[in-house]
Parts: sequence; structure tokens; C-alpha cells
Amino acid sequence: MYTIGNVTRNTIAMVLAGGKGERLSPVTLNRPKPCVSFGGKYKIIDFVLSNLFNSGIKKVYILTQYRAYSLNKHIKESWAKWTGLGEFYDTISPETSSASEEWFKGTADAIFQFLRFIESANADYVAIFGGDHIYKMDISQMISYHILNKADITLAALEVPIEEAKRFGIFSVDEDFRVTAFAEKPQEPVTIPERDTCFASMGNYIFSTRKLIEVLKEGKKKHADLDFGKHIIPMMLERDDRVFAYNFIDNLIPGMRHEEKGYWKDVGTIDSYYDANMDLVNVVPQLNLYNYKWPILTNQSNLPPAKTIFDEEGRRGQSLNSHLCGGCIISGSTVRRSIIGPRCKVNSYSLVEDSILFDNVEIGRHAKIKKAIIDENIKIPDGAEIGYNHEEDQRKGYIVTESGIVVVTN
Ligand code: ADQ
Ligand code: ADP
Repeated sequence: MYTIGNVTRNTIAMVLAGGKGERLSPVTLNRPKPCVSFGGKYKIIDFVLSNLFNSGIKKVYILTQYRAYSLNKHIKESWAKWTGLGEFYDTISPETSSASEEWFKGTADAIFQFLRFIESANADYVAIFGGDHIYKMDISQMISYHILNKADITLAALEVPIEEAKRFGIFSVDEDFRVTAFAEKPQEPVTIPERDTCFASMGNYIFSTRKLIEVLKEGKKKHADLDFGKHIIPMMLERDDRVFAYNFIDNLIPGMRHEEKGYWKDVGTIDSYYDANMDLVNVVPQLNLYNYKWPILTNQSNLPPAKTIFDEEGRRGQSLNSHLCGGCIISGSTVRRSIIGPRCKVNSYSLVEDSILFDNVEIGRHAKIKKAIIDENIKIPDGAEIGYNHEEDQRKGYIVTESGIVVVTN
């Protein structure tokens, strides 16, 4: 049997973090999707990196591309410092000054450009994971499964309703969970026999290193814009390589609660992003951030504690069913069912409800904010109302989604 230390020490990870996240616009105007804040103090990418870290995989390259500055900074400040001898969390970007001046064109092309890092790492397995989902996963279980199957590639999978299938790589399996057919974002997805759900790829792969190098080189000869879902997986099926699926529902993490089983969120749109954040302020959230057996790690900045105060005139500053991050001051105002990021200030007579405030937002006095997402470093003036009159919100240049979430960005 393979022990966890064995398999994870023999694995190097490449995290794909270059995606633009267009459907999450405008919060992705100045940062890539993996660097969007989540739950107040985290960035979306902290989830996959914590999964890797907690699983014992500490040789990690993070492939950046779109507006990489904020992501580079986050990795340097929060992740690079937790590594020891021979371990690392490093960002890598395509070299625009290289002879070909080529940028990444697809996910597999991005990996191909850094093949030399994989070749020199001397690890038998490569974990290629997306950087933009919210979930907890013990990746060592997936690697052990990959080894027991003698697989060439194993893709993490979950069941999705047929209506959602067009957004994913959809596949069929035989009785051993070996993949028999795969289609990237098909118009007509194949369902699981006698069910109205489909098996979807989570975009997370374990590869045997030798096979990965072989198929990337072969694929690159045919496709300049090489992509795992569009080209590599179908090509491996054609070659009769051993392609297996790993059912994410079987993954167990220590201290896991029942409602967390199978929790995996794409947070690809403003609505799904908003809902996943709001889940956290439920009395019993689906995603449990308080399980110290599987901590979600991030930057622990030197901020003073969050503070709620009666102001000088005795008005109560209060926060109910909310996340308050370090350095916040809620003074003589009320915050309900909201996520208040680091260093925010909510001033007297104001009311903030069902909202998400990023880092360093200040809400002036007598303001009313409802169902809004407010980007970092924004100062909302005294007396402002957001989320009460959508026509007025749009007139001010804010984005209002169909379900009525108002997004305020710089
Ligand atoms: P998508 O998420 O639509 O589908 P894609 O947009 O290619 O695929 O992005 C995958 C990941 O790679 C994202 O995390 C993104 O940030 C990143 N990325 C994209 N291009 C990149 C590049 N050039 N350099 C670095 N990073 C890059 C994929 C699979 C589907 C699967 C879904 C699950 O192709 O089969 O079902 O993920 O969400
Ligand atoms: P408002 O009265 O509009 O809520 P103020 O700026 O007057 O806003 O701050 C109100 C209260 O917030 C202050 O009386 C003080 O108790 C607290 N406060 C403001 N800044 C700080 C700070 N830097 N450290 C600690 N408390 C602060």
C-alpha cells in the first residue's frame, strides 16, 4: 500500500491560475479570478493551495498569465514563506521576451512551456490543478487511486445536473471507472445511464510524469493552442492510454462534516460567487472554515483585531451573522449577514446588509448598503444608498446583476 508521504513527496504540482474569469467581471477587471477575495480574508487560489499543502504536496508552480501582479504578490507574501528545503510555492509566467514571443494559448500549452521544470523535478507524478474553485480535497487519496489503477491520467470528477453540463468536460466510464469517451463542453452531454446527471471533469488531473511529457510533445505537433479538455484527453483515449476518473464524492478529509461532502463551487459568475460567500455567514454553513484539521491558509497580516463600538453618542456598533476581518471598525452602525474584509470601516448611522466588502472599504455616515459587492479601497460617501434603487445604482455606473446584486468597482 502507498502511504501518503510516499505519494505526495513524489508529486510536483502545477496550478493553472491564468484564467481571466470574464463571467466574474467587473471584480476580475484588475485581478485574475484566482486572486479574487473570498470569505473576507482569503483569495480563491488559497483553497487549492491549502489542499495541496494539507495533502503534503509542497513543490508547487503557479502558472500565471492575466494581470499577474496581484497574484505574484499574494504568493510571495503568503505562500513562499511556508516552504522549507527543496519545497516551494512559486509563480511562473510565460516569457514574452522569448524568441517566439508566444503567450500561453491553452491549459496544456501553458504546461508545455514549462516542461523543463517537470523534467528536472524528478517526481513520478504531476498534479495539474485549476486555481479557481472553492473546495477541500485530500489529493493524496486521488494519487493513491491513480497508482492502484496504473493509470496514465486520472481526472477528478463529480456528478452535475444535465443543465449545467455544457460548461464542463463530460465523460462516460466503464464498470472500473475507466473513461471510455470524453467531450469538452458538449452541446449534447451524455448522461449517466438511467439518470439525468452527467459525470463532469473538475479540471484537476494527476498524470504519470513520463506519460505527460510524451503526450504534450505529441499534442504540440498537432495543436498550437493545446488544451487538456479539447485535445489531450481525447487524444489519450484514442491512443488507448489508461484514463481513469476519480469520484470526488469519495474523498474524505479529516474532521469533515456531512454537508461538506462533495462541496465544490465554481464561483464563476457574480451570482454563484455571491451565494458561496453568503453561505459562510449562515448559522451552519456548508463550507466549514473552522475545521482546524484541514485549515485554509492565507496571508496572516499584522492587523489589529476587528472592533465593534458604541460611538461617542452611545450609538451601538454591531455585527450580526457576519465575518469581520482584522483591522475593521464598526462604529455606531449595524452590519448584518455580510462579509467585511480587512481594514474596513463602517461609520455611524449606517446599515450594511447581505453585502461583501473587500479590503479597506470605508462606508460613510448615514449610508445604507444592501446586497452589494464593494471592491477594495473604495470610500462610500456619507448618505449614499446602494442596492435600494437599481436604476439609480446603474446611473452611478454600478453593475447590477439579474438577481439584483450591485457591484461597485473602481
Ligand atoms: P475551463 O475552466 O473552462 O474548463 P479553462 O478556461 O481552460 O477551462 O481554465 C482551466 C484553468 O486554467 C483555470 O483555472 C484557469 O484559470 C486556468 N488557465 C486557463 N488558461 C490558462 C493559461 N493559458 N495559463 C495558465 N492558466 C490558465 C476546464 C476543463 C473542463 C472542466 C472544467 C472544470 O477544460 O473539462 O470540466 O475546467 O471547471
Ligand atoms: P463615526 O462617528 O462616523 O462612526 P469616527 O471616525 O468618529 O466615526 O469614529 C468613531 C469611533 O471609532 C471613535 O470614537 C473611536 O472609538 C473609534 N475609532 C476610530 N478610529 C479608531 C482607531 N484608529 N482606533 C480605535 N478606535 C477607533
